[in-house]
Amino acid sequence: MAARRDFTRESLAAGVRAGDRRALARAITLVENREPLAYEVVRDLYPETGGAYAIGVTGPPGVGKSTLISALVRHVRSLDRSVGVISVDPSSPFSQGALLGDRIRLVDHFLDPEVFIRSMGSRGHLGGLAEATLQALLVLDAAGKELVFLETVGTGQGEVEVIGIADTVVLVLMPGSGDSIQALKAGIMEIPDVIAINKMDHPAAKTMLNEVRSILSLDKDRSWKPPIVLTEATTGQNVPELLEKIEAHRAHLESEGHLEERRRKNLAGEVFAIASGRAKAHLEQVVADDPELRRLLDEVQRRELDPLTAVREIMERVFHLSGAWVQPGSGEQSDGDKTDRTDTR
Ligand SMILES: Nc1nc2c(ncn2[C@@H]2O[C@H](COP(=O)(O)OP(=O)(O)OP(=O)(O)O)[C@@H](O)[C@H]2O)c(=O)[nH]1
Ligand SMILES: [Mg+2]
Repeated sequence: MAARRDFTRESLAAGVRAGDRRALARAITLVENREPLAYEVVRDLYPETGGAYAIGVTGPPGVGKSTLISALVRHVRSLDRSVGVISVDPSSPFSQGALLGDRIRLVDHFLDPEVFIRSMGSRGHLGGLAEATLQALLVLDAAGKELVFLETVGTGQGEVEVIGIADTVVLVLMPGSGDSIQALKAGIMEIPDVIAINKMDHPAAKTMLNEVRSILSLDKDRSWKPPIVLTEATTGQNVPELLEKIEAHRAHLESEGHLEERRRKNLAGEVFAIASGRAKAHLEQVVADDPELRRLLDEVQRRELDPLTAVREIMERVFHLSGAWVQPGSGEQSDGDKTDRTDTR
């Protein structure tokens, strides 16, 4: 790694600002490796960010998210707008494009200098994918990308951290993705801002449309009714309509001052999520390295020490929370910001 031609903090920030591909690629690699230089560069660039509009694209495996993003990118480029794509695959240990051409169907855009595409796996993300995704998004934002798509697989809660930073969330379904329908119905899955039912060439597409419609109709109080678009990503059919719906959601957020509010909540949620992730990693590390703390756990197992007393001792030792020790139940505020996002949608 040391053998690479080195960017300085200044030259890397300047390169990112200029949208230089090599600088972008380097900055995101540094972000993935959690190098101090990445942290410094993002810190320098942060005041200039906020111009990009982030679109989260989520949905079950294989529904056509990548193909759809590829079609959206093609359309967005025909409108002469710049675009970035971050494809996050928590199940994959690979990153840095190792999956490109295989699972990520975005290869046709590689030669376009206004399109920057990056895939991220779980490799090396000690602080979690949420952190790497946020930092990479900020880099693309500072590079002047107008739109940034964030792809992540998911049907329930797990992907929330990754797309929790998106301004608009698009859920992609395909005929037959019944689990997601159930999750939506049961309220396990948050209602997205826009729904794409992809593979509309499939005979069951209309049935799926009706099912989704009936689920959404149960929820009448929203100020934004999530539109449903049937798409065929492989041919690009209805892709312009999908972008229109995304833009309509953006206009809705902007017109009522909700975009700022949503971004405030999203950023607060990211900060808490990343801080929690780090606290957890720290806790695990300290317990692993400290025989005394491990002994506590043994005592719990032998019923010599009750679990909450062990918690209390761990908190005191690891986080030095002795004076500020709070009883369980008084801390429910901590993740409220993260989950309570529905009112801005
Ligand atoms: N018939 C049909 N096939 C499609 C359509 N869109 C995508 N596919 C195919 O579905 C398969 C999966 O597409 P991807 O774009 O890789 O799906 P994905 O959701 O990104 O998949 P993961 O990232 O692996 O979760 C590919 O073989 C696509 O060619 C469509 O509109 N119609
Ligand atoms: Mg994909």
